[in-house]
Amino acid sequence: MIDGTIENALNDQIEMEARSSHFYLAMASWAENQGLNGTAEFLYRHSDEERMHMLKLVRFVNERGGKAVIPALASPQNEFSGLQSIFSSLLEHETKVTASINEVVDLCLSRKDYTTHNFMQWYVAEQIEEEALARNILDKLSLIGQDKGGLYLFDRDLEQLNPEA
Ligand code: OFO
Repeated sequence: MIDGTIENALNDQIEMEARSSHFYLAMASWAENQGLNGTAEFLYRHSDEERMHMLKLVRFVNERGGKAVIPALASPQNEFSGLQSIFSSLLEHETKVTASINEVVDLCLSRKDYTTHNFMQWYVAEQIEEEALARNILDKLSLIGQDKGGLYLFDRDLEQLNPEA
């Protein structure tokens, strides 16, 4: 049976992953409306990945005898000033997600819940990838600057980029 404090922390994490999915969906939709189809594809996939992260937690909490709580979600930011703003917000959001995952890991150690600790290691590794990917994209964007040809190629390349890679 899962410890109540850990169960609450995992439910908070479920909400965070759901918010990530929602946020990236809003970004994807914005990009699609701007004709940035490659970026939109990448962000739609990213949103799906976040839903999968949420689902993995839901099932784990239930399997361990806890009760997963499906959260209500507020409408996320829907307007963006450009790609730089999208990916800076994404990186900022992922940094918060990493901090929250680290807190869950910390709690698992203090409550001696090694099963959940082990489960959370997948998220720890995933956050390293996600932050690195967002930084990489931002580096590319600052190299491109206002160059239209560069932005065209950036958008095209993003269509092939896997957020899970
Ligand atoms: Fe779930 O990794 Fe991003 O938030």
